[in-house]
Amino acid sequence: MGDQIENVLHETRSFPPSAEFRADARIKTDAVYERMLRESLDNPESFWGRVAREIPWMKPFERVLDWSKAPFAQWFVGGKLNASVVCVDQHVNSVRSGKRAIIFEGEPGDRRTLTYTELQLEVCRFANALKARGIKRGDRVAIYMPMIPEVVVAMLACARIGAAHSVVFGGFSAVALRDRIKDGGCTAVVTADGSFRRGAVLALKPQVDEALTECPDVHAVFVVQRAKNQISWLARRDVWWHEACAVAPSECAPEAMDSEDLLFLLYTSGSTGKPKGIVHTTGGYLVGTYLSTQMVFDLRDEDVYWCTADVGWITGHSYVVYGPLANGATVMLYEGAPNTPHAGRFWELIERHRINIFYTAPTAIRSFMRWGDEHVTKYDLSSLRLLGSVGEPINPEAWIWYRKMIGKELCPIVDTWWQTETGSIMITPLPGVTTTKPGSATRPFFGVDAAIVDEQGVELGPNEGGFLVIRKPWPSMLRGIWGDSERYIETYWKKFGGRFYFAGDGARRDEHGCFWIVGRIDDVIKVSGHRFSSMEVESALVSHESIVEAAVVARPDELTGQAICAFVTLGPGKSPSPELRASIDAHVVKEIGKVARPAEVRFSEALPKTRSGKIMRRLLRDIAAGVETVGDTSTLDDYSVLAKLRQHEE
Ligand code: 7RM
Repeated sequence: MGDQIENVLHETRSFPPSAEFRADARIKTDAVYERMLRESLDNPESFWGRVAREIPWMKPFERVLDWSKAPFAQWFVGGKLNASVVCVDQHVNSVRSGKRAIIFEGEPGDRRTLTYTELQLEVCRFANALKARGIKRGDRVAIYMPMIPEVVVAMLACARIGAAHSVVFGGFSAVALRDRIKDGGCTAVVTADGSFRRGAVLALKPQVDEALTECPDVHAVFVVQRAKNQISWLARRDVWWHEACAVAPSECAPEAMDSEDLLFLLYTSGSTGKPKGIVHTTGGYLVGTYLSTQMVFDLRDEDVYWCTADVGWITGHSYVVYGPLANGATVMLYEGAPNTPHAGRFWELIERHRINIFYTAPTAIRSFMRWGDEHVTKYDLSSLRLLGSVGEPINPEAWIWYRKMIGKELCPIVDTWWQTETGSIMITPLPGVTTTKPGSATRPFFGVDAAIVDEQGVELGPNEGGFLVIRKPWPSMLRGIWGDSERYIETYWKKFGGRFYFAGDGARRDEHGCFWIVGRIDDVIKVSGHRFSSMEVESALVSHESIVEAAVVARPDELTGQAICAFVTLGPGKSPSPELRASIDAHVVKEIGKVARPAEVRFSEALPKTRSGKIMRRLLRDIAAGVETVGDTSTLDDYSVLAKLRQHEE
């Protein structure tokens, strides 16, 4: 992290939008941009009211914002709508009816497209299949699926009947899936037999079976036949997707949902162990993702758009599904790994499908750099006109490579800062008007009142590092944490006495008003764009029979951004060995999933603690990063522990 801050501080290059890009952009003059920005901040209700009227409502809203129950916002009060109508029906009833909604390519190379009309048919059929199994408005449905068209259909079908979805990333373990199903009170699961990933079959249904041994409330499991792997079957509970859809009627009237009705839960890690079910509601979320997709990606009707995120993460929800479909876009969906069967797979897809807009993560960009330019130059990438980045700070070296190798110095890059909690992009360039700088997400989006403040909440001056906060509500903001309002207030609003939303990131703003995000200030770790808390990995570790105590910290990693470094103390009579290391890895994989497997496990007799027994992760971070500890060690209980930990490095 230290290096990152250094790099970013010394970055001085800047790239104004090209005349060519500006000429056709949605927002092409500073005057228009400034006018819209001013209105969005000074008069948010008129700004957002006008935007909101661009999407179809079943009953118009009466009031744009009710902030009287802060920090619980209500947007578009009294309005009724259905997300599947916004994302599908409105386009079927327009010139877009025959337009491609989804272009799909599986890892083995199989291809499918769905027009908006076809998507509507699939959504209605599956919505009726859900209903036939007793799933109804107000229920929650867990979705544990690969990146195939059915995952989009499943999400929209839930929305159509007024059931909320809770998508769980397909890379999570049975244990992680079980915890999320239980916390959300899900009564049905949608999954697939398996998926094609890295040239092999990744089984999904067995994880569901294992998870459900402890989820008695789940009475229906819908299974897409994808990989044709052998699976077990519980006849009273399990149903094949294709069989259920074959007998389902092809029309399904959409439920009229209140603007503030739950659209979905998405679990994310905070600084304590238990994942938080982030609550997003219907109207505000759709309006936020609709406008940001259109403006940030400068989306046009003829574009083919590709966001590589998995739907298991917020980026997949907002910028694979809801935002692009609300705009009637053509969305690329790819099932597999970026290097299967070869390291040029993404570029091959861009060439074949003439992709115009490409949105991915810094960790992926660093992998592409490592794999070698020859895999890129083989393909014709001339269809690209805009590139995006999301998930973590992008190091200037990767930014410049992205610009040169992928964008051929012609495409603007939008580095977009936002969170699961914010629902949509918050700090970002607008490609027709913003001068970009490698490593900076630049300026707040319309209606976003972002600031950098000190510990007391006082706004800091240019280039002073502090806490990133948002001072006004915005439409797609989270409405709370599922089942735990106290924790919502505690986590996001307490720090600054209820005045500001506290994002948990550290940042500074330069003399031109550009934001430079330096990363999390709490114990959240991001590995390859996947968010974990130290605590959740620690609790997985201590549940291993040989481990009595564990501390997990992040250390900088060139490829994955951050890597998990675990310090563990073993129980009596246990000693470190390659077998033990392997069994610890396997245990973490079982408890959380492969993405959380520690890059490094260090065995130590004791951990550095304060006199009150708190593990001093700050010191462990320095040790993990191999740097000298400069911070205060006066609260350390036993100094010899530090010396011993350092010795173990050799
Ligand atoms: C969209 C997403 C959120 C955290 C956030 C930051 C980090 C995301 C950027 C970034 C620097 C960026 N949601 N982050 N985007 N840091 N520049 N452009 O990633 O909930 O999974 O993570 O990710 O720390 O707080 S998330």
